[in-house]
Amino acid sequence: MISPRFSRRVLPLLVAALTLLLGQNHCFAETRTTNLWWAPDAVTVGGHKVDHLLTFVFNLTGITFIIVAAVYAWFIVKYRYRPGVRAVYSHGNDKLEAIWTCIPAVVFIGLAAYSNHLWKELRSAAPADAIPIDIVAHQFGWFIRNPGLDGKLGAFDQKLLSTENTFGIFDGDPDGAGKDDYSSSDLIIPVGRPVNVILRSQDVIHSFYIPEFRMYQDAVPGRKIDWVWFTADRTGSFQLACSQLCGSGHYNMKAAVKVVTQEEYDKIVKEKSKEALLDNLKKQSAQQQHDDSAPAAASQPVAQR
Ligand SMILES: [Cu+2]
Repeated sequence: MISPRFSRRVLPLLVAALTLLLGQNHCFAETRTTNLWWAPDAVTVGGHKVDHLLTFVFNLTGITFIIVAAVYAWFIVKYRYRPGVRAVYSHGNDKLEAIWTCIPAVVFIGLAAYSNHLWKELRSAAPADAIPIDIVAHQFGWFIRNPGLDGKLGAFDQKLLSTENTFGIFDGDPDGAGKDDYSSSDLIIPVGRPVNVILRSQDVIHSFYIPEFRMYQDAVPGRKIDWVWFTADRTGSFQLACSQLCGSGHYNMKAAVKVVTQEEYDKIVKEKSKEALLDNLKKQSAQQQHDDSAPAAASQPVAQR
């Protein structure tokens, strides 16, 4: 028999939770194979190194916890109250104290040194052959600009960012590298190639986060963050999500991340670059026509007068 309190209070909540769960069909990422008590499998070279360090720290602290807890338990039993046995007062042991102070100190300094070394490696300048990808975060989405066949992005400056100039590109594309650049709604990268993400924000602080890449970096308005780079080591579908509470639409600020083979990537770049070049040519000729007709139109009324 269902109580009236259950049907009044709990049932609507259950129905709402179920609706929310069933409504989650918006996910771009592949189903994770690891359980929810652990991070999803890492898919970048740096991600595996982060995982190794994390596993080592967990194992070390886990083993230490078991040893300490076992010693405590043994002491509790050994020094329990027994009738007729007098308690002994101990002043401690200097040698033992020195040992159990020095060992953790050496372990912690070692961990700090190794973590620092790894951090430096992950945050070092991107390799020269890395593919630059320009990502501009905004409320509430990601603008993604990819280099065309030349592998270079058109010149830009974060000071020029505006709602009209989404990527802050210099007027006239001075070095000509931007002619074949194309924008996309998904982040598509090739497997096994370093990718250098250049992060900027149009409005507030957002954060670039791909759990499987073990990559988390804030995008700060007014700054160009160019030290994020990674190499995916397998193909697959993942999800880029904003992990900085940035406003009412934050929950929905995501983009699909696709790691494809080099051949697939080359095909996409070739196709998209061609489209971008054609678009640019069309724009140029339209501008030319406009420029040519403007003086004629301006002189016409004079001639009629
Ligand atoms: Cu955001």
